[in-house]
Amino acid sequence: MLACMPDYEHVLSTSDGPVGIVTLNRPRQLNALAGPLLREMVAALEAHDADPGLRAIVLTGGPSVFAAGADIKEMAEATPVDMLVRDTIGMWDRVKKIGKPLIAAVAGYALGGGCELAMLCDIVVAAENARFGQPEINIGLIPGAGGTQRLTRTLGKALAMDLVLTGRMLGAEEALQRGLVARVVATELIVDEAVRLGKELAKRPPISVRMAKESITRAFEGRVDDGIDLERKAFYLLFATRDAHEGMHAFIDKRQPSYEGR
Ligand code: DAK
Repeated sequence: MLACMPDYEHVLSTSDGPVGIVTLNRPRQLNALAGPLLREMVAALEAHDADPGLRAIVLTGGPSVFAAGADIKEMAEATPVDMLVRDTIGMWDRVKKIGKPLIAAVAGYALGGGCELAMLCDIVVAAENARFGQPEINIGLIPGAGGTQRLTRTLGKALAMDLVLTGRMLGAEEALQRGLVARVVATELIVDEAVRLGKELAKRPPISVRMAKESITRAFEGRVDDGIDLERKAFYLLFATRDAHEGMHAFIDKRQPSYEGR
């Protein structure tokens, strides 16, 4: 039985028994992670985290698309300083602070910031149609929300280089074999299966679950933060290049970019 929560414009917030569910809901833009959507997503996740009746949270985009990355239209005119002063980093950091187990239920594209958001969750359940990738290179950028760090730790250097430098995508089965996702399920069951997993976790002792989550996160993230600092600054710096603006405008104008190395 799904219970409905307060209305947001860009996300749906519901619950099913002890499991909170946050659904990204900007389907025509493939759930591109614009500022207003990110703000609502974080508010909805934090509300579930604070709800004593809930023991796990599912973050999903439904059976068609998880998220095609940050909103390129929002970034196309940005300078490095614009990117630095926007509050997006704070929002990503708030996702990291969610205490309850966070399950990403990923169907369709999880690209750029979408892939990074999935990697920020504790367990990724993928639909058979899921496609993961960091295609920022195609628009003159690099991953800016942990992609170069978490992807490399998860997949190893060879495959991470391949994905980040070419922008190619990984299907669900390869993602499973390489440890990016924990389970692959039928596409139409993606949310049901993630909620079922959430209900399994809800039967476990909550404090043990929290401690285990914290410990595994520490093992994984250890010194990732240093790398993330470097990645973030490189990402911002790229907004000073003509190529980044050319890449983003070419995407918006639906044409091939022409890069000059400036
Ligand atoms: N941003 C804005 N709009 C997007 C979008 C995006 N990322 N992805 C898709 N859309 C929009 C398209 O513009 C199109 O809108 P209309 O033209 O209809 O108005 C609509 O969604 C449908 O997209 P397509 O027509 O392109 O659909 P296709 O099936 O042909 O192609 C695609 C699907 C996913 C292959 C393609 O849309 C695509 O390549 N999308 C861009 C993927 C991408 O490059 N993602 C990375 C973006 S950069 C940070 C936090 C986050 C980030 C960085 C830093 N900090 C906290 C520091 C993240 C950066 C990124 O993610």
